[in-house]
Amino acid sequence: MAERSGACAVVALSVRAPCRLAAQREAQLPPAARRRGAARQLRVRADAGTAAAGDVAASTVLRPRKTDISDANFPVDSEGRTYHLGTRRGEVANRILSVGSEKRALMLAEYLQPPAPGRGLFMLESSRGFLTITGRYLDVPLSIIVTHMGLANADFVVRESRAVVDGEMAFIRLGTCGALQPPARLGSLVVADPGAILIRRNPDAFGPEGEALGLPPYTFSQPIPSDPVLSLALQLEAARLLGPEGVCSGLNATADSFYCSQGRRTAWFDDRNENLLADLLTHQPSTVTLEMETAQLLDLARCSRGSIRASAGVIVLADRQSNDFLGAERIEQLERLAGQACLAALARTQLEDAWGAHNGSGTPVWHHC
Ligand code: R1P
Repeated sequence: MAERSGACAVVALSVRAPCRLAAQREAQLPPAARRRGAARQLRVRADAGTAAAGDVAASTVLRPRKTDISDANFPVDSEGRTYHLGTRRGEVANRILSVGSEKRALMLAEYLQPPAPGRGLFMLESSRGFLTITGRYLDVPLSIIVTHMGLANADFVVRESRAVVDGEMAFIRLGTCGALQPPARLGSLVVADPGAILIRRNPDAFGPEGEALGLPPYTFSQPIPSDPVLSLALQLEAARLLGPEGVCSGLNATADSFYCSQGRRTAWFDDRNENLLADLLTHQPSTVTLEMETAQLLDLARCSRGSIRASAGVIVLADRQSNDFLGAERIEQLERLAGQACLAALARTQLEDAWGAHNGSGTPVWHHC
């Protein structure tokens, strides 16, 4: 049942699962419970707009309608909502878990406690498809944000969340990746410690002038550091949940394309990337993983005037040497365990935020519209 509250469409959904499963946080769910959880989450999508209101533990998905925008430099609407994420002050926590897909976000939201007893989780989906879920983990306010894929989306999530949160922030990205070499191996979680480099396709190299000058078709940045405290916290929590053999650390490479800039080859395009992976390992021999967002997150954190700590953990789905790919069931198991490790690392990281110790006695960082 949909109702109106201000400029938000409020859609009540039957999602008791997040609240009931919150009691099992930090525990690996048995396979049957995981399957039930997945089915329930799929129903959440299917039932959107039709489920009955009044469910004590119901969560809501707010879908704010865009109102007039002011400030072309940093657009916000008349409610103070950002242009792409659609959130405003009070709806996003200082600790953010950034994930690539809605499925991953809803799965990990099962481990969050609601903001207050009897309430659902705060959920808001923007017109651009960014889903923000705010609740508590280990009693600490925390948001999970669906970042989708690529540098530009990571930029939206970090900048627009930063704009509506006071105090210091911590971001962890939980993503998936390809492995280039040990210690990264199929099924391991690799923490981006010491950080990430950025691989960019260079369009100038593909024009006649660039060809005449012999410009390189791809460029590699220097390493961008992750936050050492957050990275260590993530490694410790991951070792606890995945076992020490299930987690390692190393330099990540973030590419501006899934295809050409990661050395994937197709006949349709002149990508000149035959030597890309070899060149990458010549440039940075310790690179172990390839994905598409981490360097952007770390670059923004480095440039945040000390206001953002950031790190990332990526699950190895693909082995770029052997061409092997991880099975779907194992991927979900790892997402759940690594996700809980990320949530715990965020919750246990001390921040200089505006709400003190988040022990439940302070002002909540969100309010339902
Ligand atoms: C490509 O398939 C996507 O998967 C990886 C890449 O970084 C890219 O976003 O991460 P996620 O699983 O977090 O999306």
